[in-house]
Amino acid sequence: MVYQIYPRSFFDANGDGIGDLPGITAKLDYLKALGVDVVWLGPHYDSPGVDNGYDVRDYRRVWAVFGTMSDFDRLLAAMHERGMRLVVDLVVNHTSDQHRWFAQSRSSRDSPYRDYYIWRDGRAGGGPPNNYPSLFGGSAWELDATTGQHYLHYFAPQQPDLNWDNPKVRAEVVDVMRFWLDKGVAGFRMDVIALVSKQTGLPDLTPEQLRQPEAVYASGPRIHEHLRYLRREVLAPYDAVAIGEAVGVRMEDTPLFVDARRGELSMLLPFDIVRMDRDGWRQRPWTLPRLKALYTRIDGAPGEHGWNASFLGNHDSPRAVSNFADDSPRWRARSAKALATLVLTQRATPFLYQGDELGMTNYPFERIEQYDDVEAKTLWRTLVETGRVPAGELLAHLRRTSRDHARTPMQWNASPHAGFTSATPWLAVHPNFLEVNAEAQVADDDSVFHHCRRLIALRKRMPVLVHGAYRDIDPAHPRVFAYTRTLRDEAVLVLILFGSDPLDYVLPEGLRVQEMLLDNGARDVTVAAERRIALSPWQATLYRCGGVAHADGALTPPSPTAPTGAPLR
Ligand code: ISL
Ligand code: CA
Repeated sequence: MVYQIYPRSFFDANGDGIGDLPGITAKLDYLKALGVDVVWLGPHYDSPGVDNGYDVRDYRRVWAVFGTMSDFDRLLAAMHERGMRLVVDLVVNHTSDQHRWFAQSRSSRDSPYRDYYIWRDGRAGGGPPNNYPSLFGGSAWELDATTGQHYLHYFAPQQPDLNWDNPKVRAEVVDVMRFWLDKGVAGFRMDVIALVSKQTGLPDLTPEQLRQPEAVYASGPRIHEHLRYLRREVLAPYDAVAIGEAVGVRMEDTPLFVDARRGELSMLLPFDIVRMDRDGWRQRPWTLPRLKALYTRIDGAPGEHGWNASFLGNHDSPRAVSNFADDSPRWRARSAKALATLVLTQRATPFLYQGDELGMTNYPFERIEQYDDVEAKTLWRTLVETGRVPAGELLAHLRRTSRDHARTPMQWNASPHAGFTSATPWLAVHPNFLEVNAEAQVADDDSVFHHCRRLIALRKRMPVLVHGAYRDIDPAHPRVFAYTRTLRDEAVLVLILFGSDPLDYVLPEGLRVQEMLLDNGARDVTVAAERRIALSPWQATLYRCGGVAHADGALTPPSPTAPTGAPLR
């Protein structure tokens, strides 16, 4: 079970308003109590902070705002003492424009570092070398006055893309990985890793491709060669985990990245679900049958020799409960538990983003000045200030889609600034911290926190929840998500009701529930011998099922005399 920490927003130990490494060390017992095995730490490297650390200035230094290398070593040792492992973020598609490699590279066309980045002449008659858009808005090219050439940046202009065709660049990356593995980290979450191989000749995108540029960016000709090189040189010798951020990867290409026989990545973080309700910065409607169809496809995507990751939130997405459930005070906790149930009962390594174990919600942003994110600011500059999109329209969508929703400080307790800091926090604390905070939830056995804790513990006890075959037993139902996990003679049924209207659900022929394993406190769940189950709002329940499970997820119905168990609370 992996817990993602966005260090800037986790806990501020030294009172400067910014989360830091000693702050994480101070909270490890909280994570241990939740049942966390692995922490994925967002970028902790020295950075000018244009993209909150996704612009690295020095891969071998700790960002001073987060502490020192000794703080890092102490954090790692404290994690190991508790039997937890640390995965660090590896941001090597690009560096900061303040990295010394880039300073050298831009200094002259003859610099030995020139070829560390991607430089091209502009088009005859002016303009950038091709029509690539930056994924943050505007062109992906920046004209650099010193040498009169343009450099490529898939993200902000302050994040120039490295040239992975240059073997020296690849060797530098391997060195950086060894540096952190030698310290004892367990592996890496690899930022936009599919984007590192660039298209041969960098031809213009077609109008069709321009609608989804990341799909082209993620299908460079040498991507698999590069990943195998990393596996061979460094991941395999250290037995390190490699979690690839799959932005841009087509689902059908998943096995190319994660099939163990190919020797590339351990798993990909699939983005199809967290992007289903949006088109770039625009919010768009989604339906439960579409969500369910995605889960089925994702479950099958890695193939027999691959493995998956499961998540509904991260630092680039709005809050899961606001996005996929109901963040109104009435249903927030219950529906957040329902989402946690979904994430933690997949045949995949589950990832929880900090605060999702509390059901933290989107922030009520009103004005552009309240945002911090370079993406929001770039959109404002390239869309609103150029008159292409009315201000009100962008703001209405950002209120649903902005990355800053996930970046407001962790809500630890009911004291000022939610106990995150004694100073002014770098980004506003959500006003609901008096009700939604860790201290209150740890003290309340019925909280989202304890539901997550119980789910994690149950998952560890029941191999069927980890390895069992996944089957959606009612893909078309508009409001019920019903699926089984089956392994040898064990079968678990997961029932989740989306929405706040109760519903009588009739189980498909042949399925019989025997014992309630866990539910989200929706109400008193009785195990019906008959096939009808009365679902209450946002109910999410795990049942042990009767019948014989088959390898493909199918169930043979129980014999009529099979006993039905009593409900378990
Ligand atoms: O968040 C996005 C759009 O809102 C994505 O396009 C996002 O930029 C993409 O998922 C890549 O994300 C990763 O690399 C970025 C960084 O800003 C993100 O925080 C990181 O997760 C550039 O390093
Ligand atoms: Ca601090």
